Amino acid sequence: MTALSTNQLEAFWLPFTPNTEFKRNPRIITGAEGMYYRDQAGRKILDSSAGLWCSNAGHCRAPIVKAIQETAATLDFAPNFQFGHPKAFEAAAKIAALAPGNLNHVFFANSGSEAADTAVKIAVAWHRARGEGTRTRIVGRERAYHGVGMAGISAGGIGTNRRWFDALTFPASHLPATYNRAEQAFSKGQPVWGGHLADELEKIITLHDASTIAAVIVEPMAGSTGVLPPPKGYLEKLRTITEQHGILLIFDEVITGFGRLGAGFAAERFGVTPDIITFAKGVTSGTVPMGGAIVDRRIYEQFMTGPDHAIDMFHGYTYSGHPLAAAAACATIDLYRDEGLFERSAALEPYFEQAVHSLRGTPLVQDIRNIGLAAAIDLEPVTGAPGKRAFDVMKTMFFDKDVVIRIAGDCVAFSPPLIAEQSHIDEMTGKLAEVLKAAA
Ligand code: PXG
Repeated sequence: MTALSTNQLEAFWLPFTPNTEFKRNPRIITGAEGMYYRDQAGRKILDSSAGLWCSNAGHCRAPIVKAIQETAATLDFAPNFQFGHPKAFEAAAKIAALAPGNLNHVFFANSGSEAADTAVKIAVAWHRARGEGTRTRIVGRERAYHGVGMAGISAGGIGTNRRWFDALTFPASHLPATYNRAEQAFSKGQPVWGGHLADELEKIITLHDASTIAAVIVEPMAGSTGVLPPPKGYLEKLRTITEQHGILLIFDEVITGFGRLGAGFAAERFGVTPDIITFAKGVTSGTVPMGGAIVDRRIYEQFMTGPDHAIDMFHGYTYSGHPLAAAAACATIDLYRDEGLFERSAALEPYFEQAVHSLRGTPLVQDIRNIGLAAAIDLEPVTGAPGKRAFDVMKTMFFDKDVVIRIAGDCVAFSPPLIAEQSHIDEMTGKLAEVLKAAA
């Protein structure tokens, strides 16, 4: 394959990317297999981030590829408005089977952003259907990422993603972020300090009154902002307070679902069952866009009381439960089961933890956090140029060390596919150490 010319790069406005710089020196990926990408020169590049936290089964896995290919040739599309096709039902059942408690109904969307929008709409509609239509406020959290849709910019807590769009947001309050470097630096797994931060929800309830609050939405582990595992006791406390006040609890498991934390969902790992779980990414191992919301039975049943001819929920997407995505989800979930990948993720966690924490003391490293197969390394910023340090490290890792890493601000995140071997972990951490030493 010949290299793309500058002209060919022009039309595509890349998301979350500085386009001008990218097009001057593009990082183009042309193939993928297992733990590796390939570029147009045939160079093998280690994927340390499972795509964008999604390729949990590794790349181009044969059973998933086959399922997608066969479905594309036999049922390219079928509507799920007023009709249905078998794979969507099968996928919903497989997803629901992984979810805890009575979370056994799945509403399909196509991304994590749509999943978050879907979950908050269901929450508000559910209260309305029960005769509590004043419950419309959503509580999110500082530093949260729920995508870039309505819920993502309103309940999300990443300033750069929402500050220009305030006029487009719905009423939301924000819990404080759970991170405090002075108290938690270099914690392994769940930090001991910070469980009390869930009590801030009581203050929000006092200010706005529970009768105006529909739901609390949190990532059980904040991923995108740089891997913030929940402090011990924090999620449990959120569950207790929401239950006391009739507020729904939504876990955004777009990153934490499908084995990232060594279980089907983080809800299972932490032993806390929310009312709604949102998912995307790992559900198809990143192969075909799919997202959705898994809801508690009592929420679903509330909508099932109307006359036979009347739609129960005025929400949905053309591609909700698309045949290719549904087939990919079924094959992916079967593969996770057949290869024991969630168990593998749990078994690899101690090695991964030790490997990432071995970077402590390396030049430029300010903090390290980890849980499951997710870790983040905060780097010392370049004075006056926030984000530049990690950006330069990412480029060096790609061009000189043959490793794709994911960055957020001046933080490097590792979230390898669950098929990773110890040698892959050593390679990503070892090469990062080399780059940091050279950059210091
Ligand atoms: N919720 C969570 C918790 C996410 O992490 C979304 C919702 C939105 O998903 P979509 O499919 O609409 O992008 C996400 C997405 C990164 C990174 O490197 C993280 C995400 C996406 C891209 C990059 O941190 N998370």
